[in-house]
Amino acid sequence: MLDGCVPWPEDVAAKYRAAGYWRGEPLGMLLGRWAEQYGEREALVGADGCSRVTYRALDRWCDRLAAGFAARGIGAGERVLVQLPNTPEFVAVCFALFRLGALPVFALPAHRAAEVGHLLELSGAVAHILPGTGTGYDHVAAAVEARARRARPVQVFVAGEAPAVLPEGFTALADVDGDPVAPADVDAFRRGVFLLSGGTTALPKLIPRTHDDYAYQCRVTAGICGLDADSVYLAVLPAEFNFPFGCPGILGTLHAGGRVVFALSPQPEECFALIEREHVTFTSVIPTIVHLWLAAAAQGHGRDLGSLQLLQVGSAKLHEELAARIGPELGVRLQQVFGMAEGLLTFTRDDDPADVVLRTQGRPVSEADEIRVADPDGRPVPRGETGELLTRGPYTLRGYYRAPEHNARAFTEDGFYRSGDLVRLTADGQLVVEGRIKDVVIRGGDKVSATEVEGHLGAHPDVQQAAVVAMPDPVWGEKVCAYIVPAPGRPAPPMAALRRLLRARGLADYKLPDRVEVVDAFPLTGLNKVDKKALAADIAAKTAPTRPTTA
Ligand code: OOB
Repeated sequence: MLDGCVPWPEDVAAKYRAAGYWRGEPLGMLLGRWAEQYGEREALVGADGCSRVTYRALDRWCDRLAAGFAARGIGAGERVLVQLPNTPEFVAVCFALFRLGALPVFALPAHRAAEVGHLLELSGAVAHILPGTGTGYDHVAAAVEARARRARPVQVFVAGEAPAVLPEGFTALADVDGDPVAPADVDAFRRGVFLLSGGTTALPKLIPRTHDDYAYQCRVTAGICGLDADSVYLAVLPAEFNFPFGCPGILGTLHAGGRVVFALSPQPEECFALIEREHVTFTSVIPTIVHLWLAAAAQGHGRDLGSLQLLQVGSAKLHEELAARIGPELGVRLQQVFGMAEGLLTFTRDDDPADVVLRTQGRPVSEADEIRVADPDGRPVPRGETGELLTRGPYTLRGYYRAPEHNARAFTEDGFYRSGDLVRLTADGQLVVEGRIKDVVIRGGDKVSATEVEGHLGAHPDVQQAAVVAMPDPVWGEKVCAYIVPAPGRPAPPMAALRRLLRARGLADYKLPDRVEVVDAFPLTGLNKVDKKALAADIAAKTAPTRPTTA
């Protein structure tokens, strides 16, 4: 067991094995099996349509990459930060690492120095795989700069178009190659991959997922979505995100022998063209992308989307009015998905009545998922009432990586994860998300930790205190609003200055405030804490659409 991980109790693990949820098959081995089964069928297609990789070729590619990594000292138990755009290389890298028993630690391409530095530190990664040129941000230059400051330099591998001359300690991923070596003996009960948490604390935490639990999640969700060798998945959201990676997404599609097509942006021009060209049958998106696609559909885009059967929508609340437009206007079946990188997934099903699909977030994907809806004291509330969602099950973590203090708060004694989401269960057991208690802004599908942004805002000399709250937005669902109390006698810094500061401090763009409100003092709760509910209500009232008054 990797130090810093919390195992499932042995009796529970035995139960999950006996029930066939955990099959003892490491992810790297599964690719070998898929290659045998699906051989010359296409597995991966790049957005440009030129890079097309069959199952057999992917299997060989991973073997050679794994050998190349091994030759550079990357071995079992080692962590590697993977920060790649949606390309076939991303999948090859993951499986090469799985085969070595090394663990990919996922970062988003949108992450900058602050997040990357933190993830390298926390994970103890020995290497960082990042994108080359052409992504709109110079990850290589940023890594050079970070390397000079870091006490423990890591090997850097540059994917895609690498600059002609690479700095010392940097290797083009294309040069990582070697004759296949015997695969490592990987225990499927062990951690296989680290996913990123949505961030309730100031800095993201790492979610250790085992080979067994992740393989089960992909299998069970692929089954619910009815995937088979004719399924074609469009990976629109960043592939490092749990939703596209394995719900069922990329891995679920490979398990079924289907084809994964990568999109580099969620823009309808690109995605609709890919759907038409590749006869995409399903994809997964966030509500913000639904808005974009509906607007494009209303304008007439001239693309044939007839192959698209299933649209999974999740990661942020999908409002009923928007949900109701998906079928008629895009001609696809909607599936609502509620999920978290920590584990639990709930889906609406193919044969659910329209009411359930439009108004609920569905029910758990596994019969072994346990759900408790609890009051603030942790006691179950009566069915139908709203409370905090607690959960445990065969693919839900028992603890974050290297976070004992946080784990003591985030998990109950009997191993339930406290999600921070407010939900209720309908009479027939469907989950409805009603809100949340965790201090997170869900901007589109990106999770922004209020505490993290507040900490950085407080670094401005003219800011005495900052409080970050969610601001309702018709397209993004929520945006980031920062309330500021200026330092005594100082002018409030303008929003542009605050955004510049946060960027300079290495924060990803999606976390920067979309609006700044300046106040003399914050409202306080009875316990003398900043009353964020009052601030959220204030900004909601200020930004509410004004309704025309009738005479
Ligand atoms: C997904 O994963 P994360 O880890 O980025 O974020 C999890 C949180 C949940 O705790 C909840 O607050 C929110 O995102 N959320 C939703 C939702 N789905 C997720 N809130 C309202 N309605 C929904 N349908 O976001 C994620 C992971 C796997 C599949 C889908 C989403």
